[in-house]
Amino acid sequence: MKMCRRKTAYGWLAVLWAIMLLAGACAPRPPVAAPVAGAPQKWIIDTDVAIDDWPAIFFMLNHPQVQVIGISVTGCGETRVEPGVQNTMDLCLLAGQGHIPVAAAHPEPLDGYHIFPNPWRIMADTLSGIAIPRNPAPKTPLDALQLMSKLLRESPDKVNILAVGPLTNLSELFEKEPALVDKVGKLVIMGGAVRVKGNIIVPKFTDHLKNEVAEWNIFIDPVAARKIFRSRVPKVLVPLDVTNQVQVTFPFVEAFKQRARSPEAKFMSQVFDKETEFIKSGEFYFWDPLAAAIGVEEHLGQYEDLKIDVVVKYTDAPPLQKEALAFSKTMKHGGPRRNFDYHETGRTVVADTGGLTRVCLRVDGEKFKERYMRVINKEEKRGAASP
Ligand SMILES: [Ca+2]
Repeated sequence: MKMCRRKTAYGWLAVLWAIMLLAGACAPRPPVAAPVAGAPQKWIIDTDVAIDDWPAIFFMLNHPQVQVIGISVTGCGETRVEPGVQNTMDLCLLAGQGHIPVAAAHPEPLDGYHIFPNPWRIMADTLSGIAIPRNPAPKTPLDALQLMSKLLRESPDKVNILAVGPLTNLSELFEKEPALVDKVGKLVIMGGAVRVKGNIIVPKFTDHLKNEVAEWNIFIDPVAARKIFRSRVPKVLVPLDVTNQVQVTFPFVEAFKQRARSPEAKFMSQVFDKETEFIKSGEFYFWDPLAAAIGVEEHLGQYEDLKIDVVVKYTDAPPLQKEALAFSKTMKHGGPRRNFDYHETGRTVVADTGGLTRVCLRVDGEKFKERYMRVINKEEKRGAASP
């Protein structure tokens, strides 16, 4: 309506234009209206609630241009289903948004025997051993798929989705209800390694694995990831190529702790203090917080439009990860669960079989870190424009 009023100031021609616009406004409208520029955008977060998901969730909850309407937990990622839901509800309460609905699904990937190492899962399930107030709100009776379906169906506007875990929930959702793809503004995915090596082999944890090309989120459920990349949902990918440019370093942590004012920033300061060995290892990056920041503030990154696909190959050889042998032997949709080849499954490749994806390959790391600290400390009033 504001746009109509401004246009009438340009004279009779503009009046005629305004009448045409008004007539257009009275005509049948498509079911999805574009979001109003400057208004907070609606987001759903699909997360596996690990150490880098926590600060990503805080970034989204505290960003003045974001309204988080629900959070979906992937139970086959780093966290397990039950602690994942409660911890996420508690993190929301810490950020003053304990009302946000949180639901989980999928304790197992769609196929294969890939699983995160148990020490990492314990770290995720226990929030690195840091106690925060428990959110007493009742849990939603919906599972993650039902929750996302309801939120997308009921929103008059398009909804963006930040996916910072294995893509199991989302692939199932869009397979069950393909029309929901039309309600998605964009799906921002942290995952994959396009022109750099993968991150599956980590000294002292996963030396026995043989895959040098995959990234963990895609590796855990490559079948789900392949379905998402081949789908028509609008995708922005934040792969290791760009997350490798934002390492968590001791100088950054010192600056972060000095500036920490909000409960969320103080919590993350405690996490950094607990995880000094992780920081010292040089293996700790801002994977998920960078995906959150790129999702909301696209100007931080540089992009290429590429067709991305995921390699899925099978083997008759036994699984390498013994913890995953407890997975159901029959897949949810029937058929025997099979093992993936050791070397290449989960690799993200540029191929014509893939789906068009906006791939972020470069970021101004210092600018990202400054934006991150401002947002998590709530230094911007809600509703104010981002600089
Ligand atoms: Ca994650």
